Amino acid sequence: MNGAARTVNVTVLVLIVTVTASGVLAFAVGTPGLAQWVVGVHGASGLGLLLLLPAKSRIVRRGLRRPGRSRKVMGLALAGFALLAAAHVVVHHRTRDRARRARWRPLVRRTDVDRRRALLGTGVVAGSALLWLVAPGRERRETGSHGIADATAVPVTQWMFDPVPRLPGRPLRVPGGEVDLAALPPTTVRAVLDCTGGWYTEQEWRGVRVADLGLPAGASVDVVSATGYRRRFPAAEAGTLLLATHLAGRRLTAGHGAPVRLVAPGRRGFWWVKWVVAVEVVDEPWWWQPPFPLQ
Ligand SMILES: Nc1nc2c(c(=O)[nH]1)N[C@H]1C(S)=C(S)[C@@H](COP(=O)(O)O)O[C@H]1N2
Ligand SMILES: [Mo]
Repeated sequence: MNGAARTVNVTVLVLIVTVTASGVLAFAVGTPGLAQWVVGVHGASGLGLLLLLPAKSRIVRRGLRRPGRSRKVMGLALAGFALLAAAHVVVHHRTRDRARRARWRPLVRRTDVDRRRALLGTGVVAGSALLWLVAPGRERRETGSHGIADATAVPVTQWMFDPVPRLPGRPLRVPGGEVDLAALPPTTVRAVLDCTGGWYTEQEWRGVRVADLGLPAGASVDVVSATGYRRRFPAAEAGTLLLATHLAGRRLTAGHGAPVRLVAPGRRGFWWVKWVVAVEVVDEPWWWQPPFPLQ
């Protein structure tokens, strides 16, 4: 393998690791400032892979003509991943408007001409960052999600396999007994529900603060769904966590978590536990749980 080919291969590998790590991380972060960086790195490294695709495919074609099976497998795997990344970029931007799409096509072709310069690692980094800046999708939120304004148009989304249970308006189980949310002081907050599936919505939620439940002291609070789905929060967050019964002035629908769902401002959608039946106080730290729900 010559020097240029090695540079391309190493760069492709570094970009694959970066794009994967930042992609997983992007799922976890909900705070706009941080998300902007993570999504920025993710987008830029993905576009960098796209940029290297022509050079990489030439290396693979050359490699296939030479003997040595494991090298061929490696080469094809790297190229396959780069292709996947390219497809992923296309899918990501499928929904953007036509004017922006028109700007996108010539851009990709120009990078073809610039292939030689792209061979230099610095060129790739600069090119990726630039592509990320001019690429469509800027109208999205910092997390990469697109906005939904209408409260009645908010998608009903499950993390994975949860069914939509139809629950009666039961009291909530808390340590040492039960509470009736209707008997506690209501609070209204505006908060952004931002699903890792790629949409967000800022809505008005009404319910009772976890801090107003009169819970005993402890390190963390577990919010438990009728389905078994659960998330753990630091007890210090009880002041901002809301057990909501209403969305935009209306009772929650079954799909959105009736009779009670959690509103966790600043956290991604998968923290917003629906169909809450119990709140538990535990001594384990909040991070002592799977980083993502398993159901
Ligand atoms: N019990 C339970 N709660 C859940 C989920 C789930 O699968 N089960 N999905 C979460 C995810 S991933 C998101 S984005 C939001 C979606 O809320 P919505 O259906 O009201 O839009 O609910 C969260 N709460
Ligand atoms: Mo989600």
